[in-house]
Amino acid sequence: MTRVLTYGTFDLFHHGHVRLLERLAALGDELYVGCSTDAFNALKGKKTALPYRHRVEVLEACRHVTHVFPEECWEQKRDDVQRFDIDVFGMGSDWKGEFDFLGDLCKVVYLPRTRNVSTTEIKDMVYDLQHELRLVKG
Ligand code: C2G
Repeated sequence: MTRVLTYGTFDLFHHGHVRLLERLAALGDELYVGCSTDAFNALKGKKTALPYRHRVEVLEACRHVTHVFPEECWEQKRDDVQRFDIDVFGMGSDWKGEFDFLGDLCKVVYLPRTRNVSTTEIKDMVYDLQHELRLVKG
């Protein structure tokens, strides 16, 4: 049984997230996902559109994901790798090198990000659409 682990906010779930989870799931039999809590995102300086409970609900509905659990701090990764008996830790390439310290516990991989999509870009598009609608409505 090969277990894969990743972490993220996964706000406004999009195809970049799906493609990462799909490629990570293909590396093993089970994919464990640490979803950043609202409190941890505040620590990361990230304001999310959707609360933790809804971001977890979406992740749990994703067919590539086996188990979702809270990511509450930067420091929990080593414990999580050991308690879940993880074989592969993976993140998107924007995190390249950041988690090599886990290399003594498991294989660490960084997969190419999906280009031209991000939660920030989606938020900006919605904002621009709202602005245009206001101009049309007058
Ligand atoms: N991602 C991707 N392609 C995109 C956007 C995101 O492959 N177009 C990947 C990121 O590289 C990351 C994962 O999707 O591996 C989740 O991205 P975020 O929700 O933005 O996660 P982040 O806020 O980076 O939190 O401890 C690690 C942090 O919790 C990661």
